[in-house]
Amino acid sequence: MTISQETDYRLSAEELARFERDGFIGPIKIFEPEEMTERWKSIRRQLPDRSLAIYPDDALSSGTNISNYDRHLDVDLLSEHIMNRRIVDRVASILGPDVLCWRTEFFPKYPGDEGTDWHQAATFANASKKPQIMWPAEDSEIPFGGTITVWTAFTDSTKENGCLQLMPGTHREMNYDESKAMDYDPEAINSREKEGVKRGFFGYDYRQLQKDPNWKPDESQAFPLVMKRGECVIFWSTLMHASLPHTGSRKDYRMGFAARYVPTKVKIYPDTDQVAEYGGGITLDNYGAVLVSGEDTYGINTIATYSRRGYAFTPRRW
Ligand SMILES: O=C(O)CCC(=O)C(=O)O
Ligand SMILES: [Fe+2]
Repeated sequence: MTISQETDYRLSAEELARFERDGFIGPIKIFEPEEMTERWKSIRRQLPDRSLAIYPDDALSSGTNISNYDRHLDVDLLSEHIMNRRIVDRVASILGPDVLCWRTEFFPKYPGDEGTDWHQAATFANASKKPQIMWPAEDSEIPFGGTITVWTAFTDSTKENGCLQLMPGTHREMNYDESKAMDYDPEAINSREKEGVKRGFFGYDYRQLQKDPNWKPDESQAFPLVMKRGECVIFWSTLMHASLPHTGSRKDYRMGFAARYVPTKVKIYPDTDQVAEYGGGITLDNYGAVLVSGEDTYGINTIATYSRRGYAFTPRRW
């Protein structure tokens, strides 16, 4: 098949209108279930080898999420995943042609795990206390920032094993203020109920960021997003989202892989060369965002470029 004959996966005008209204679109099939199983098997085998990972092993000892950030920079199948045309074409039809992937994260739920708190993220200062992305001040189409997250189910995602929950159409108004602070307490993990549901935010309580401490998420607007392995959902990080606790069988686990995208005009990690959150810390010495589509004419971010010997980094130009 030549390039010109390949399918174009951009969202149609109707899909874009729906995305703008709802703040998400999906599930969308990226891989057949059998192919996803094979890919995840291979990725899972490679993850323990951190010799080329951009964050050192000691980020592992503390912190839950932070240790599995950005493995697309050292695991080939994950770099291929973030550049998959079925994903990137769709993201570019939302954000414009020039797109960076600035973060990936694994989101596992094992038997007995609590669900993820309801939350919205605009700057991602929520846990680190420093904004991690900053849109240009004059940008009027996006009033308060956010990123496009593409969350792919690497294993089947069910109501029993902790699938995502979404509240359609809630992406235009922030119920949370990420400049407030949350207290980190690993003891709180798996120990709290909120409105009768076991939930938490990886050692934080997202309710601490509520603009109105007396407000409660309107659960009647929520629906569980069940996904087959190999399917993804594309959503604004400012959409109200959460996940259910894993109440299912002891053999089953849920594995989500989130890739986060912004246009090249967004400044990533402004005025920061380290990130401390979830009880762990990383330095950004080897960090680079990946240009997955178009070109970078802004030059405000460190870009990772692939070479046979690994990633080489262009110097910062600000
Ligand atoms: O998978 C989860 O439970 C939460 C995912 C999430 O919050 C995100 O991808 O932004
Ligand atoms: Fe989130």
